Amino acid sequence: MNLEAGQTLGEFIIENQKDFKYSSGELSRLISSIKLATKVVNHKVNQAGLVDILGKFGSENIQGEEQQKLDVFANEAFIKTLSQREVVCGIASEENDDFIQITNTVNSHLSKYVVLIDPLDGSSNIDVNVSVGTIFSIYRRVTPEGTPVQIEDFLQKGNQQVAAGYVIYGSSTMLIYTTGNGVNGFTLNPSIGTFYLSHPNMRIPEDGNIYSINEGNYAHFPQGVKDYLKYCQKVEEDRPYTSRYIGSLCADFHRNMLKGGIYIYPSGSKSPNGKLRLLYECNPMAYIAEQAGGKATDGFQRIMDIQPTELHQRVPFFCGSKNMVEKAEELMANS
Ligand code: P6P
Repeated sequence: MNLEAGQTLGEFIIENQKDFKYSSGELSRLISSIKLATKVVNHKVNQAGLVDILGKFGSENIQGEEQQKLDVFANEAFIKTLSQREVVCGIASEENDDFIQITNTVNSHLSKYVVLIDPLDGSSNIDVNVSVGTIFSIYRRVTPEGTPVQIEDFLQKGNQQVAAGYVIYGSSTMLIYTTGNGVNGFTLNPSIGTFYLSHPNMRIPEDGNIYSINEGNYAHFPQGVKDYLKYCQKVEEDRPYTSRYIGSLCADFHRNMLKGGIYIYPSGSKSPNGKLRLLYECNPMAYIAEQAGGKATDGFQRIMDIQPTELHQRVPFFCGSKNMVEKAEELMANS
């Protein structure tokens, strides 16, 4: 496919702005700002082996995780880019303990959107040259416009999302997002810095034969997850399943989007609520999965119906092909 002949992301954003009633173009500008920040991060990710941004930054984030230099860079790139364009009034990031008031410009506080972001997911993989990603979630604020944002603006259920997306910095850099009218994927042509529509109207196959889970934690899995793995591995019934776990959510999720599959990060004795964060990992990925015909639950309930209580709260995460998630839910319910 000759990408240059395709529609650019910029053209697509403008063309689809009409999908929003009373659209002031603010959401379009917000998504364009994310596009710009993605290119800045992509440039650095591609240099990671060459310049001194590998390795640890020497600090820890609220998760108690060693901050890699590149995830600090990515966090700053997204926050700076979004803050200077009067497109958001608040940002919450995996890398920041608390949410950030955006007051950089005279009218920032008048913006009606907040963004929640995992600026560089899978960053522990950076030093071994494995794909990493960015995940973002966009809401309309619920507190009065023009006033400082409050925690309530961020603790909204996933079913209130206005838009969500992820970027995968892999063999090619892709930006995939939804605004509630299906899912579309754009591939970056790095030589001219333009994203082109390469995967229009993405649909996740209802069935798949790939399961993604860290089986090193098997001993700590709930019985329902153990039962699901046994179901996938049943030899006598010649199940054609295969295990693929990259250790980078965006990469595992993206492969499952294209080929069908299920990604599971369950609760366990080491992590009673699982590892993934509801607000800026599970909710955006759940929105995309559902918009593409897939499912996302915590093993029992729809991810996007969970009422958040904390900015960095974790939830168990089962996401991917509809029939695979439903089979896992069935075994979770029976255990
Ligand atoms: P584990 C990366 O830190 C991440 O949040 C996801 O991208 C990835 O799927 C998961 O954690 C890997 O976690 O415990 O299997 O190393």
